[in-house]
Amino acid sequence: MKNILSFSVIAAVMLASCNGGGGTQKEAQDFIDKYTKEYVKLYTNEQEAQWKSNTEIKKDDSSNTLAAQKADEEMAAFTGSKENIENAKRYLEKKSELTPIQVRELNYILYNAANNPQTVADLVKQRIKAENEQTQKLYGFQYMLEDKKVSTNDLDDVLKKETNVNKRLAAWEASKEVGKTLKGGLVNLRELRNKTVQALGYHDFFTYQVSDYGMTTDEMMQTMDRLMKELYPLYRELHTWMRYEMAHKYGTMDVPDYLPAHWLPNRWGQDWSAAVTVEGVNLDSVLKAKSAEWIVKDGEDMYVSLGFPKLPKTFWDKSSLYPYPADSAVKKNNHASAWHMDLNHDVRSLMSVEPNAEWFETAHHELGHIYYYLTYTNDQVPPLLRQGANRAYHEALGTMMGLAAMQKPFLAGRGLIDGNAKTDSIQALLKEALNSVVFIFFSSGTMSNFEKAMYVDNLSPDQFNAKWWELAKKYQGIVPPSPRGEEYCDAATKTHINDDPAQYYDYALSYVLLYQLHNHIAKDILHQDPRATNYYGHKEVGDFIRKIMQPGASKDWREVLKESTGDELNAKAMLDYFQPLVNWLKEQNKGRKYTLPETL
Ligand code: X8Z
Ligand code: ZN
Repeated sequence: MKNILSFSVIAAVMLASCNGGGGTQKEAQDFIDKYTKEYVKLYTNEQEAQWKSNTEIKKDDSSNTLAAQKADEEMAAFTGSKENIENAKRYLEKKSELTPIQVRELNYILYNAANNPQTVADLVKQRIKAENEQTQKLYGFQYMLEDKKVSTNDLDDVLKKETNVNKRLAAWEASKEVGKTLKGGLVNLRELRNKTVQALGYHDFFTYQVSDYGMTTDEMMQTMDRLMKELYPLYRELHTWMRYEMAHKYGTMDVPDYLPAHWLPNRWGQDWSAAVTVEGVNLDSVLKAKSAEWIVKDGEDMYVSLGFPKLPKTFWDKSSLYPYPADSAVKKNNHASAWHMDLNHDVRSLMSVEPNAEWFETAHHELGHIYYYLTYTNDQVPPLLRQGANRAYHEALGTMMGLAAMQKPFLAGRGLIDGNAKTDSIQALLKEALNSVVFIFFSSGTMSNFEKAMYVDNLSPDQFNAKWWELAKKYQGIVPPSPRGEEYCDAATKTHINDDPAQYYDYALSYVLLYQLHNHIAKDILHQDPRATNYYGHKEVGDFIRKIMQPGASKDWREVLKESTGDELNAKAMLDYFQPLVNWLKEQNKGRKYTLPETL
């Protein structure tokens, strides 16, 4: 709070002196300062309440949910108030007299208001209630496998390692049970989310979320199509390879035309990388000997080696980094997240880290958010603009660090593997493609198209599951193990569908972007092969990343993109990266039946 006040004072003095006391600027600044002060207070209060309701979920006790609801309502009443909307609009009418930062802040105030307009206060209240109840249902759910209480980590483990297909099927089915309990809530939320933003003139909630990029829904969907088009020939090879290899692995002569969902090492088929083990770079076996604590500390160590500060003590004291027992009566959000509690230095992460490669990558991802928070928390960036250049940037930097931390020279340099051991670089590349390339078809394809159908096209509730599997087949080449009726809601088992709605294209963009950034770091900063880098200790890499992080949302993202990559957003860097794999896959797939169409 102290630093916010001092910022306003400095800003006010600066503005008055630079603009000969420009009346509009001063008035606008007074409004922004007043807004900011209240906003930060309510935001902090809301985050605290949400933190509690995501880390202490009890079946028969809704007190944390109710407290979160109340904090959300207070925030909504403020951000959506008629007065704030009118003021922001009034000042924006005199845009040319304002500073660019002020324009950004006022736009943010309006964007925020559109989700909570006072004119439909009752709808907003209903939505907040429905959202909090959905969270409690989703994360309070007790997963069961063969009559035993299990966690999502347990189910993921089975899907990653088990070779008995029946056992895989049981785990996959167990992981989808939660969807049934979420369907009613999701249908209700779709309607409430759409109606609230419609009050301020948006067509629907998806369109509202997309507008954060300054894009229309059509533009975003075209971008998704374009990325998939660029990567499709490679995906088709991977899909063909995977069908044959998995059939072999599970001991069946029948190679199915489409991949049965329970054959894949991830609940949604979004990441197939666990299907491949690379001799000499077997991170899972290295990590087995480490503790969960080590994973997070090691992530911090990588950032520190690049010149970032050590994490504040409060991060370690207040985060919730490790899983609760599978049968614990108190549950927590089982998905990873990073929190900027007060838009200042209280940063926390909520994870359920176990010592394996997936959590290793995720820990780096979350620390990317944390370091982004800490870096744009500076005097140049007012609290309202302490956000990513755009949401995809926020997702990209940590994932990039996670992927870099899995490359052989990095691991060898850290003494985690034997740098002299022979490794098959094609296998390593294959494993990465099964993560990154495969992910694009889930994120751009299935997820984004499902949410678009739901919010923009008002998909009928009796079509939710049919649509989900239609898209999974079309984009991912995946089918369910057996027909899944509308009593299931398999889309809702993906946490984002419930609590991070209409934003999954963020991740698709982030993956494409991070290959562009990584390519630049490898070639132009480190002068290393992008497929075999070692970021460790390179302060100049830290400087490059920090330069992206520091301005937060005070700079236009397209400008940041141009500055950081010198290019438009495209999949070229990703394609180049995996180029050596293409011929190898074609060779492997010779004589095999391709079942995906030649073009998407
Ligand atoms: O949800 C996440 C992060 C949230 S901060 C862990 N990710 C997506 C997912 O898990 O589906 C990271 C990449 C994809
Ligand atoms: Zn993230």
